[in-house]
Amino acid sequence: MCNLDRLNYSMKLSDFVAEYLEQNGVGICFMVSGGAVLHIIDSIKLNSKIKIVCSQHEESAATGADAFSRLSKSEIGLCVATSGPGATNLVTGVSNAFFDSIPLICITGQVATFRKKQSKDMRQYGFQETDVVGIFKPITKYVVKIENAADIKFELGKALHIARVGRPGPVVIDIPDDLQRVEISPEELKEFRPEVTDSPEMEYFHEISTKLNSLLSKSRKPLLILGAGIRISGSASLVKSFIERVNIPFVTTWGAKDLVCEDFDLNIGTFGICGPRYGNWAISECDLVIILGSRLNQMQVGGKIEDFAPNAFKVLIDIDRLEIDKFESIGFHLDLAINLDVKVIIENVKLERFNNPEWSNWLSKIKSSFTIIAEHTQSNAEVNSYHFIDLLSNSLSEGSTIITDAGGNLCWTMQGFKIKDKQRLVSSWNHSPMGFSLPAAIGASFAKPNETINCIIGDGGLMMCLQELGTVARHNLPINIYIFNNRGHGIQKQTIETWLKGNQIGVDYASGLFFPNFKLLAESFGISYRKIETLSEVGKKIEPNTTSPMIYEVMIDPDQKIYPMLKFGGDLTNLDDSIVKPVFS
Ligand SMILES: Cc1ncc(C[n+]2csc(CCOP(=O)(O)OP(=O)(O)O)c2C)c(N)n1
Ligand SMILES: [Mg+2]
Repeated sequence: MCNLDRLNYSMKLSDFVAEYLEQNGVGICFMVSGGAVLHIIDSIKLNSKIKIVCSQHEESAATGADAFSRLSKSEIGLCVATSGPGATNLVTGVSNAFFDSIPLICITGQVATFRKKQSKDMRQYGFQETDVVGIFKPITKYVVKIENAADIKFELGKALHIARVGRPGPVVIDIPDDLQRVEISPEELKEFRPEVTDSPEMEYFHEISTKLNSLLSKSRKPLLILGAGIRISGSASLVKSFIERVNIPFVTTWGAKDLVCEDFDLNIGTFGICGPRYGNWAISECDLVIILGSRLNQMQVGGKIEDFAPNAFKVLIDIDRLEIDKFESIGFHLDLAINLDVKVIIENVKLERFNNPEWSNWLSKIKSSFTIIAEHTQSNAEVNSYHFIDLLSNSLSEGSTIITDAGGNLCWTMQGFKIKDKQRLVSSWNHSPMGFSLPAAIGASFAKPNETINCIIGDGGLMMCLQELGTVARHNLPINIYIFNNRGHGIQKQTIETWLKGNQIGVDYASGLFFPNFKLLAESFGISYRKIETLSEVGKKIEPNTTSPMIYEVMIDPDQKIYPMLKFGGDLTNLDDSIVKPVFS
């Protein structure tokens, strides 16, 4: 056993990497092996404190590690892949973490230094040589190739620091094969020492409080927008008491839906191109909007950002200066921008309690009168996805974890799920690749052992990650997998119908796809399987808590639409010309 405090000894660099990671908050490693990363993996295996999960694909290893970071209390997920195809397979998983600001550490093996290409323009010299730094630069906070063994401690420390500090994100450390196996003297290694940044003076917070209180005193209809930045900043546990104190109604982005339970007083729900309508009406009606930790992406503001919150004085609080600065050039004027960590604001700004019952009563009235489920009477021959999500969310207890994929199944979940206290609802919000939720559920299962993880995935999404059923089966993970089988890529079919006169391609069997028999697929992995063909079977067949993996194939009507959804040319207050915004009185 090596000990970092022991003086005058040498150790293999890869052993040092494993030990350093283990001593700095890494307890799990999702990996796929390969020739260029064997020493790193060997050392991690020898370090008994790091648990190893053998993924079936590097994208899943990165996604598993990302979900582990999202759901574990304080640890950071690690994934390890070999050079060349191993590294390039990480790209989607790393992108998820980058665009959702999730700390993640990736180690890639690289060809030995004496086999590297001699010039930048040369394609390749070593077998499976790939420019990892070049590929990952735009999708990481930091990527470095170790050129000199003596830099290893410094670079590991730097990468771990960068992954977690400020707006978090993924980092990649590329380590050539020959350097992995050199002997180093740990006590002689240079160490990374982060710069200490000063936090603003109390006077500054006093100034902000005065400004915001003055705006609130003039406002009759204020609204908060809560974004995912709140959880990322570590203030999820503070947000409820903050809202109770300030007493201002709020909406959440999808990434922040699980911050506060659905029936929490003043929670108006989500908003955006899939509604709900009342969330969008609240935004169009408010006269002051304070946006906390959200970059207001296209799914939230629709196609006409200039019409977003048209009557409101707009305040944005965000840690990332670039997210603030971009608005001016796209024709969206912020009246007040505060470039600070949202946690610092929640902790230090003192707002006076707001009170206007007329405003909060109107908001609760529209929320209860225009529910999504009310627009979806169960008329389908098979399972109506809205009713399914409704029943599923009723059946899941407080604290459960739900992970959803991309496509229709994501929209239906986000529109219909009613969050309970301490539940976590996770997806890849910004990159949104098909095939995220299953490997993410695996990461979640290791972050929350002994809990049932609920994985919602489309039939199409499953086809992009079904090899991970092997990982689920190998560890007998308690995951309930709900395959939303609408026999195709439902969301694309709907989009093509709405926008391209129904010239369908690659959306179902008739237009070129193929799907397997999911029952036989489950059997081949040794996973239990049940089919849900009608809503009445939901309560009878689904067991919300499980101790081993279970696949529920839910037969969704292939013509089931996502509804409401913004129609071309429409705006957020009038998603599809079908329901007119009620007048505020
Ligand atoms: C990797 C990837 N490729 C393509 C897309 C574009 N896309 C989004 S959803 C979707 C279809 C999803 O089909 P399915 O998983 O069955 O979900 P459904 O819409 O039917 O619920 C496609 C092709 C994507 N998001 N990710
Ligand atoms: Mg589908």
